Amino acid sequence: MDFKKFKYVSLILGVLITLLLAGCGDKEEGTDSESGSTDSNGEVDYSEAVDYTIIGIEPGAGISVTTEAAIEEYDSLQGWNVELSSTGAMMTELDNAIRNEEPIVITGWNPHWMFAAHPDMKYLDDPLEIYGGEESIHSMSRLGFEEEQPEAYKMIEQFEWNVEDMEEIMYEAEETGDDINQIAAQWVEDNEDRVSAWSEGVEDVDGVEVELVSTPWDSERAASGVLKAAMEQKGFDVSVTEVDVAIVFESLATGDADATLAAWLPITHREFYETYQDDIVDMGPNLVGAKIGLVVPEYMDIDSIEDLNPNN
Ligand code: PBE
Repeated sequence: MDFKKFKYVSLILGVLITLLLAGCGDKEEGTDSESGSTDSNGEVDYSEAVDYTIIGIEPGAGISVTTEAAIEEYDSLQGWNVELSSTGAMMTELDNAIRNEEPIVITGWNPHWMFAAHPDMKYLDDPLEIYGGEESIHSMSRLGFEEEQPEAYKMIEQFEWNVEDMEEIMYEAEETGDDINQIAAQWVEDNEDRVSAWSEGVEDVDGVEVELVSTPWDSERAASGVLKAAMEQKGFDVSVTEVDVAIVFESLATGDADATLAAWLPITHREFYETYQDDIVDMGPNLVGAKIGLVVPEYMDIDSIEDLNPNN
């Protein structure tokens, strides 16, 4: 073989080897599909598929604040962001994702009808306990409310129910599209035995005004609607005003509102509560066994927040 020929053959060989390697390389990089690319083990990279984005709710919600903290604290969530808009928008994105079996990470909670609508969902484990374990929903009042309106205070303090009660009302409102306050009032009529425990020892009054302050979620609408109906049976005149979480706490601290049934503790509303706790009376839980966290469809093959990948 003369030198020229050798050079020519090695050139061809070199090109061929380069092409071959490039071909193999392509295969190893995996395929981009709608459900995300796969890594070298053939596992779906859900984090990339969801564009390192958690689908959240209203910016003022406790769970939104908590999710910002989770992104700060978890190595696996570095470079992630949370898309904040509204509960309705999140539910629409969830419906679409589940219909198409696409990955999605949402901020989820109980009590809510999201698990009734989509039972095939799970909370991701939260080893750093950023979202805490079990949450309770507390009733709180302004300072002086107990002394000034002891009957109203007593009835609010005795109000307690459970996750199933609240979800029953929320789910019916979602299914029928009827006004949740009407459904709550009907629940009070249908559950006299439960309601009578809340008014035990409370004397009837004649139009005593009570200003409840609440948040714009169906869980809180259900609670306020139920207690309003029960208190009106005793002769109270109850108004319910929906405001941002921060304003719930502020208006109790300033005395602009009498009480709320909407304080999620110890985690969800911790920041708001800690700001105002010296000027607010914590009346204790009206519901135990609530929960918040990151939620994904069952078909996503991950169990923990730490199974997600940072956006490097
Ligand atoms: N939530 C429902 C609210 C409280 C009620 C969990 C969305 C939140 O502040 O996050």
